[in-house]
Amino acid sequence: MLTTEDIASFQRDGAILIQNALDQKWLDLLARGMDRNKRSRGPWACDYTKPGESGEFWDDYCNWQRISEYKFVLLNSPLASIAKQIMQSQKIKLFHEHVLVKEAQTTEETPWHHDQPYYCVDGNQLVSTWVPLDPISKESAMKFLAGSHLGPLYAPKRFHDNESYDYEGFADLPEISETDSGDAIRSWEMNPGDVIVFHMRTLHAAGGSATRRRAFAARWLGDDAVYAARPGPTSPPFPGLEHELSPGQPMDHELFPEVETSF
Ligand SMILES: O=C(O)CCC(=O)C(=O)O
Repeated sequence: MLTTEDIASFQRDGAILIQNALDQKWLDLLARGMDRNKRSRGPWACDYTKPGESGEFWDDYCNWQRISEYKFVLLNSPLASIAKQIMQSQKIKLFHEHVLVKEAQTTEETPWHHDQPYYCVDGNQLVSTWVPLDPISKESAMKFLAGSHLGPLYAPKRFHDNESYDYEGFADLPEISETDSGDAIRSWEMNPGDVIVFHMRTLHAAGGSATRRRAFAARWLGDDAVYAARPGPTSPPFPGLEHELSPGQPMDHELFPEVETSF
């Protein structure tokens, strides 16, 4: 159960750390799923590290229907309940899962961005849970700009070259100086079992990683989530969904199952 302070911190900052939220059995399942995912990438997998560079940064998403370990964790672990409580939602749906792996000696950083403009979804009750399977140092930690979930939506950026998508009507994200942002940057060293919950509008970034850094992010939809049309391709793409849902309609679709929680 989360406290009222947790919920207030999340509402103020758009990101919070919850320590010791998952026990080892969930982490073991995710590790097994990720091993399988690494050997059998889905259609949307990406490699960001150029040949000849050190380390390896890769990601993949929308594999939960074929990777049973992911599905079991998403439908049965405390993650959905944590997300539902933070959003103060009556119901919760899974949007998708996303794995982001930086192998040892990866120098690629995750650029500053926020997730909602990549997605075909609008609303306020929209969060991600980010779960590392390895210890997270200061250098490889996620960084969040506190309060940015209350600001405007910016054009998404491509991770491999940091260029903005061509999204008419969306401003480019201004340069974010971590030094100038001072104590508005929230960042935590983490142990496996700790979870970060962040709003889909909260601006975030991450460093490279000297040691292996496997992360499992799950994206969750609360009561007010509705389908959104974007002025260009979304990520994930969900091909054909635009013929099944109209802008402003609830995300009622078999791709986004409702998840039962005990509280
Ligand atoms: O794991 C990372 O480096 C970035 C994660 C991220 O951007 C996300 O989960 O939205």
